Amino acid sequence: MVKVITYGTYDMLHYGHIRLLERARELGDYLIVGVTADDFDRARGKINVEQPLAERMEAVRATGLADEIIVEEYEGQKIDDIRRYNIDIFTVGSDWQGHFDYLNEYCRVVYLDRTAGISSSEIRSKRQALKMAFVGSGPVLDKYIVESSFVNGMKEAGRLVISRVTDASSQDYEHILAQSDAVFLATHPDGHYQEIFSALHRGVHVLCESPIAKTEDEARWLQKIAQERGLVLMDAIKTAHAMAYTRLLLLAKAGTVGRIVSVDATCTGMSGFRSHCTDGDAVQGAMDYWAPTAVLPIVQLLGDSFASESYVSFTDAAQKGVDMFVRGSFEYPNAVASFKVGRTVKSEGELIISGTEGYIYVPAPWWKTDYFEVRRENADNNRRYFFQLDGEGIRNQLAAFSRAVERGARMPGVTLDESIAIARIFEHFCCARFTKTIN
Ligand code: C2G
Repeated sequence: MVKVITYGTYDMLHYGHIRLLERARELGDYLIVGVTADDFDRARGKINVEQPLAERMEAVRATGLADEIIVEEYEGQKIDDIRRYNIDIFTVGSDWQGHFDYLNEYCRVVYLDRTAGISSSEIRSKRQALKMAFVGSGPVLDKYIVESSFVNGMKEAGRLVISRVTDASSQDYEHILAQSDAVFLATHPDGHYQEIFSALHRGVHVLCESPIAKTEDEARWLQKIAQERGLVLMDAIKTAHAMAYTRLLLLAKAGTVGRIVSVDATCTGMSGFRSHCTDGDAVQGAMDYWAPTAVLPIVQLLGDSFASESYVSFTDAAQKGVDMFVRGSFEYPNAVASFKVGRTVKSEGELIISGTEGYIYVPAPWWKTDYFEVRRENADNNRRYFFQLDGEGIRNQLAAFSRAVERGARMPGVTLDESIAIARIFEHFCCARFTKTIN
């Protein structure tokens, strides 16, 4: 009996896939199809896959062409499979020509002609062409524009480089909204409320650098308008979409380090601050620039029902009193949390989640990491985790936004409650009752 194996994602199964499977089957007597696991696809940079593994496997099964279906989970698995299943022929489409020649050592390798004129990417792009405008300033705007080119179906509808929409630029802003389905805002947080309000009013979906507003009421109001109009309004925090971060969150929630007692996050950076200082309105202090990221693990792990909160803010008189370093502390009924953010003060940018059975340590810069450790009293029980980080999480953020628009549903990332909690923290930070200011 000649055993044949082939692999693929088989997203939105189409004619090209079916033809490949038919010919693969004809090469032998028994066909095994390896369908890629969601994580494996993400790790190899396929971020636009629409269907989850179970659906993709079911689609392959329904063709009736596979005698056996397996899951492809890790790099190098093909060699393992070929040995384990006694495979005679490995086959794949000619788009992989030459790529799998190394398997000749284990079995015969056959490249079958790829079917021209059809692909999953094309089907996805056609379905969800999303005209996206980019408004804002600084390196973050450029990074989002670059990363958007990796997201199927996202097309740039225009860009407006301004630090904030003012009376002088409002016509340009309205003009760009008129030709877009969605807008990404990397403007100064003080202008977000007005800018988002205008966009929603025009029926435009919004992805906005967090915070979406600086008071709880404003954030609630914007979310309400978005919901009523069936529009997506998302906080953009790239870290929320970085694989290592999402995984450590799940591990922590699943009790890997026992009951969580403390979450402590530090984010600092020197870049961008001085260069913006000629334009007073454009200056973003430590809070504006970093707090949404720094408080993210706190509100995502411990929630927003803290019994008390306090902040200490060091301001820079030479920069119109902008905060250059802030420490925030939260007390929960059973836990505590703290964050430190700095714009012209440097510290170790680590994240530590302390629990009753160990702690999770994410080294600097934790907000764009591909690595973390679970550490225990007995170091033999420590575990290290590595995950692929594509585009600092921005690529996944844009793909999640695009899917949310298409499906009319909120996607993983920052929830409504977390978005509102972030706005409330900003509101309280501005209030003398919670904040001590040191000049
Ligand atoms: N295919 C084809 N013609 C098309 C599209 C795809 O013949 N128009 C083939 C591919 O060459 C592949 C199979 O269909 O052999 C599955 O394609 P994908 O789902 O795109 O999977 P792919 O990313 O090519 O994964 O380990 C994974 C494999 O290496 C292949």
